[in-house]
Amino acid sequence: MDKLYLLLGSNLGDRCGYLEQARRLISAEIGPLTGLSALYETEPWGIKDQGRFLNQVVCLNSDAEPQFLLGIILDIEQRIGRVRSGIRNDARTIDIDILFYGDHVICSPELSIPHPLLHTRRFTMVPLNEIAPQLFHPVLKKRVGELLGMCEDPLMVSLFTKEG
Ligand code: PH2
Ligand code: MG
Ligand code: MG
Repeated sequence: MDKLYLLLGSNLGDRCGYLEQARRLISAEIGPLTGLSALYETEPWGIKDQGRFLNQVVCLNSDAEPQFLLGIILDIEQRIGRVRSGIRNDARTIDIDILFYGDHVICSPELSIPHPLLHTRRFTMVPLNEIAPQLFHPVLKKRVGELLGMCEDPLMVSLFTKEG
């Protein structure tokens, strides 16, 4: 079994509801969640002119092949109503990204693990650091807490309590 860390994100429609559906489908189809961060409201990274995101990091154990996991995740995104506009970083009902999968290091056109931008984005590092500050990045050879300390992303990340 390897520990799988996923980032959930939504900035369109019922953001809380989409994250909840994602947690439910991930638990049912990959495995029960063993850890989850709080929800964070985060300024959009990339395209600025869009709504704020809710982001959350969850973790669970799996022994599935990484490519197979990616297939399940893309299928879950689609069932929750993700429509891909073809525009990179466009607004989305749900995005599920693989951050880490044990010590797997994969760099293929469809899948990169660890996620190649994770350490450059506070919207990922803040929730990840909440649940796994000691997690070791197998490529950068640093712990999550240390990587967050070095992260220069200025965009706002704040604890989220309630919609409305
Ligand atoms: N995801 C992106 C692009 N920009 N910004 C925030 N704050 N949160 C995200 O999850 C996010 C983003 C691409 O997937
Ligand atoms: Mg993403
Ligand atoms: Mg994605």
